[in-house]
Amino acid sequence: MIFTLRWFGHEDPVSLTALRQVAGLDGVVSGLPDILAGGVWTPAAIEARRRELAEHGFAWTVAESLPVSEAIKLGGPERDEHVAAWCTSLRNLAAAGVRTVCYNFMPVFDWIRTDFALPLADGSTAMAYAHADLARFDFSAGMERLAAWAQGYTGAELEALFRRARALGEERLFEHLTAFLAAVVPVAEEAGVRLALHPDDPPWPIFDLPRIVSDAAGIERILQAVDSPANGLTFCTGALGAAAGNDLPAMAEAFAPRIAFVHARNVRRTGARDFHEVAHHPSAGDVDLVGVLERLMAAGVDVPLRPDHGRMLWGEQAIPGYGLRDRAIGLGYLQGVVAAFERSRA
Ligand code: CS2
Ligand code: MN
Repeated sequence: MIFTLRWFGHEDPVSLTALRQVAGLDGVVSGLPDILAGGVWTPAAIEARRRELAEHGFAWTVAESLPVSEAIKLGGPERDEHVAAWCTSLRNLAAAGVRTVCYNFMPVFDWIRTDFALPLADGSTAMAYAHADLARFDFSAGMERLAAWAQGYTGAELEALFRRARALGEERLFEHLTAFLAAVVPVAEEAGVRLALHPDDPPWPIFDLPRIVSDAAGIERILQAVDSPANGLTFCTGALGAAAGNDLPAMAEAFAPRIAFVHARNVRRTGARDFHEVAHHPSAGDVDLVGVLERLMAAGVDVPLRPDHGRMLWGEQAIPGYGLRDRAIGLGYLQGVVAAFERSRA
């Protein structure tokens, strides 16, 4: 496994100097959030980020996320132009040595939570999701961009997007995804890039918006639709693990050849559609991270892996989910599990 941590660039209160103190880090996951969906990641912008990381001794291992515009997801007049821009960005990333590209295909919203700092019994805080609390969102004033989201929206924009996305439905969203993949996967193949589709987070419909990357059947269908190793998956154990019906070790084994990137995260399920995030340690939650890593290692999966969201510990202030403390502890745990498997198989 290639051990990485995510860094958000100038918006991130965690510095690269701080990341440097984490042992056994093979590279960094980063993106260019200033470039809106539909825009091109130019060689100059990529080079600036690459150089910044290199100055701290880091490789830029994964681009996360290269945003897919709503025109591509929902179908809009700028679709072809945006797909062409996405392909140009892929080629530019490959030329700079970034060969794993994470993206998602959730309409309108990327990941969502209903509480960004739920106090846990141990005195830390974590992000939480309670399905019933979605009703409390008032979109009339719009929605600010959450960390890692491609953008925020005004109330009017949201209303229009909601209308379009709800009218679209799952089947046509799937058609839009396969049309997108048919266009970008050959470019990825040629450039030597693996695409890594992030699952829906949470893995069920929210606000009556269609979602199609939530379970084994949906993922299988997408991987089959364009059957190439370049059409890969981000195996996010936290996103998928929020649904009790997802058997993560079985999914890790089934999709191993197509897993291009791993997000390791643990959640505690508190209801059918309720959960909060917890430490990576198995005692803390419901995700069988050891089982997942065991299957991945047995299948010879050797791809970038990063600890995903963690708790906020000891008063740390950071982007929700992305404090360094719990992620660094989680990384150490994951490194230990992987090292033990490697040793036992040697
Ligand atoms: C989230 C997202 O689960 C996660 O990693 O923090 O930001 C995720 O990276 C994006 O949805 C991927 O496109
Ligand atoms: Mn994730």
